[in-house]
Amino acid sequence: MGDVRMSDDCIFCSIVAGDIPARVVAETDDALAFLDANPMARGHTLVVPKGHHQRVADLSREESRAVFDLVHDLAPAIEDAVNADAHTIGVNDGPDAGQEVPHAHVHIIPRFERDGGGPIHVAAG
Ligand code: D5M
Repeated sequence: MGDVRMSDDCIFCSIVAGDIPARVVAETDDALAFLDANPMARGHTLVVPKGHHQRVADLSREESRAVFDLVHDLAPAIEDAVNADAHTIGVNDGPDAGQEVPHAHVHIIPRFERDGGGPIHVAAG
């Protein structure tokens, strides 16, 4: 990983830096995946760019590709790991969309046939 833009008061930057613990699922040069601390389903995972950017459109093409490549590779692996039937993949992109942590992140939320398959809102709370 080269020079990475960090924010001192960002919880996800602290996870990327290893300063606070997280259950890391996968890591690449530019992206990190870890379990959501407030999961909506078993295996609920967040994929973040290592650099600090609030919105998806703030990411460089390289960072965007790194995040979505990891989502692409992890989603089926998580589905297998928790024996899910599908997954909801979502981004709360901006506070008015329910984004609570101002460091861009993609939710991968395993879904199960028994949960009814309806839409879910990826904002916590
Ligand atoms: O979702 C932010 C998500 O971030 C929410 O589902 C809880 C999760 N979260 C918050 N703090 C942590 C830590 N420390 N580890 C793991 N997960 C965390 P949003 O889309 O911003 O509403």
